[in-house]
Amino acid sequence: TPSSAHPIALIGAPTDVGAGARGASMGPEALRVAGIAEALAALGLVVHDIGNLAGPPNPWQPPVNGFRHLGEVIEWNRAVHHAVLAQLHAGCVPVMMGGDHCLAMGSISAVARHCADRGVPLRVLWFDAHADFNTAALTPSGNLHGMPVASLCGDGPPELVGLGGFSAAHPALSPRDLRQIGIRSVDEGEKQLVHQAGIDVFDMRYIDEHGMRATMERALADMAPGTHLHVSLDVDFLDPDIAPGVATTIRGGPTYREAQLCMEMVADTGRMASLDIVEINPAYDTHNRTAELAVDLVESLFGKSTLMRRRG
Ligand code: 4U7
Ligand code: MN
Ligand code: MN
Ligand code: MN
Repeated sequence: TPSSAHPIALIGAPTDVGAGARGASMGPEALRVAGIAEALAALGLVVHDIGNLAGPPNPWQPPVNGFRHLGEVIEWNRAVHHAVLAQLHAGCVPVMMGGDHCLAMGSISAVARHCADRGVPLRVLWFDAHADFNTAALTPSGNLHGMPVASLCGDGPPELVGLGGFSAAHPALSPRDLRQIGIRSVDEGEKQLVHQAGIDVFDMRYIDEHGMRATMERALADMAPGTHLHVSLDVDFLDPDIAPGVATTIRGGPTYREAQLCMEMVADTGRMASLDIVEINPAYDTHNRTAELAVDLVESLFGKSTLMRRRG
């Protein structure tokens, strides 16, 4: 399977320039302290921690023309794009440790470039409390971590839409290839855009009504043979009772067991070939609980299970 045969490359992207609070820049180190590399190695996987990428500091400025820190966000995403693409070229499974969720523009555009160049189908699972489909005109905050999905789908500043040689006419991501799971906070204008784009959103009401198993079966259904499965895990997906180390907590998220089931079902596909872990904010956490939880979930994503399981 893609995730067990290939070495894993941990890529730290310590930034909070896309967020409305400081501290997500400490996320990569929190994951290392929680033992992410050791946990994956204990599963028998080869793990390379390539360290942290470099980028501009957070200037802590107000939004300009609807975007906060646009120049810094562009620089960080260029760095992430190149690092993720290089690891994919090297045959590794890139694990991008954020940092705030604006970095998904760099990572997913790299995955999309890699897939497009090889004719490989792509499926993106977006685990988040938020749809992250804001634009400069609609955003209530100007924070770019609320805009990566719109930008990847072609609606955003040209420098970000253009990462990897994509464009508004030929964007990195088609809404058809995207599934959003756990959504429970969408801004008023954003709702309209999510609807227009036709994104398949499994919001918390859907999960309440159908259960996590049926939700994940649907989110993972109809993958063409050879699909590259990318997981973008914003830890505010999780209920704040279990994951307090996030600046943008929204109550009513999945429980520990529901989240584990999600990740185990992703692992069962054998198709996950790249991963983002974003928005861990140690400044809001206690005893590194949220990073430790994220490491538990990452172990499951890479195939840790309680018992030996029969295939099929
Ligand atoms: B995250 C928000 F207004 N929608 O755009 C915005 F509620 O990556 C939050 O999902 C965005 O954590 C949250 O600022 C971005 C807000
Ligand atoms: Mn997000
Ligand atoms: Mn979120
Ligand atoms: Mn957040």
